[in-house]
Amino acid sequence: MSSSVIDFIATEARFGAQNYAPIGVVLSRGEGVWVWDTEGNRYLDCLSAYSAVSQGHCHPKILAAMVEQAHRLTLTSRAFHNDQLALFYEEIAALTGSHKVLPMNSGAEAVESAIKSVRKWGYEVKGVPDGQAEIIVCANNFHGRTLGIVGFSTDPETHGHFGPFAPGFRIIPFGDAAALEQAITPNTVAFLVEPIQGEAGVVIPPAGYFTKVRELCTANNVMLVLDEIQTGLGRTGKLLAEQHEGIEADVTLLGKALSGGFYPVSAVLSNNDVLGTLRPGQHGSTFGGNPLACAVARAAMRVLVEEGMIENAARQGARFLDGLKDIRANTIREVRGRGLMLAVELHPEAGRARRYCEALQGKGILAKDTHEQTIRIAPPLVISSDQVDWALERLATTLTQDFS
Ligand code: IF1
Repeated sequence: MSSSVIDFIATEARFGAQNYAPIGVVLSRGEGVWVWDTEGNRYLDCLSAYSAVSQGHCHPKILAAMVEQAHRLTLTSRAFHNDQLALFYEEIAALTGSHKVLPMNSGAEAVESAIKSVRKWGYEVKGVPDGQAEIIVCANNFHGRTLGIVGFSTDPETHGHFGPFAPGFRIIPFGDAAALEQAITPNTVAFLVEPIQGEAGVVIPPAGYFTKVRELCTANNVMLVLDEIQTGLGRTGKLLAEQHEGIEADVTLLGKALSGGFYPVSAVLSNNDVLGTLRPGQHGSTFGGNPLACAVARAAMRVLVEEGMIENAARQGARFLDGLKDIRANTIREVRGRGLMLAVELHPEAGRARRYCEALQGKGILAKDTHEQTIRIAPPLVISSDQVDWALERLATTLTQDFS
């Protein structure tokens, strides 16, 4: 394949909205942990499309399920039943131990759907006066890009000049259970939070935080809504990140890896009557729960379990983290991670993380910077020990360079 026919980057710049600043590589093929650019150069994918391609690129079993289903039936709308939705419900409920499922498409839609559902639950079950429902969220959250969601973002890049926004959200610091206790009022319907903050730079809360959060939510009849869109489905070395503290959310949000990167599939899962408050006509989506999405998601969940990807994420994540900790480079301020959700935070004097990501590209590794100083590392969960070591060697040589 050649890029001589069309200059992909220049053409994107000419016609596209400039809402991204991608690293200068044009990808045309992927397999497992590897992707190839149009020149035929190979890279180890250490972003996995923000954890959506956890099962590895173009997983053959997910591909087969998608192609098979695409030949039969792709979309019916929810005006009619289809023969995949029930099976998807059954399998995702069995996998996660949830009772009810609401299928959507993007992660942001799952978050919006959860917000609508917990508000409705607040009015109809908890007895909050109409229009008074409050939802508590955390500073430095990332839950998506819709107006409802960016309205409670604390990042000026994310919400700047997009207002006015919907009221009803209260922002507290992440990892601070006392702040949650103080913020809860009789009108609080939910606490919406990421188990580990992704965009904020892989921020892991103090041990015991979620145990206390669970207690506070239960004591105050507040729904604990965990956004596991990025942390869920094995990324942190457990099926759900909540399992690291042995707690259960009332509402769990999944997306990204729910399709293994083939298709946008998300879901709201609930362990109680939150989703039960939705009646016919009150919420929906043309594509949500379509047979193609369901068939893809069923295969994506099946390979995750059958091929031991969750256990592998725990094992290789520990190896990767240990290896990162062993790198002696004065550019590194801190390394952190859980499972294969890892980050290297650089010292401010080391220069911008973006430069290191560009240098890594030259060594055959694709990673993404966040917030100037942090390199995020999140390879597909199928990565092997040899591949982890291969990545660590290149990270070590790159991190000992100085780009300040
Ligand atoms: C972009 C970050 C990752 C998410 C959580 C919901 C959503 C996301 C916890 C929305 C999406 C993405 C979107 C992507 C960048 C990315 C991201 F850097 F912004 F933080 F993954 F780390 N909840 N995260 O992380 O899901 O609607 O996108 O399907 O380019 O905006 P979506």
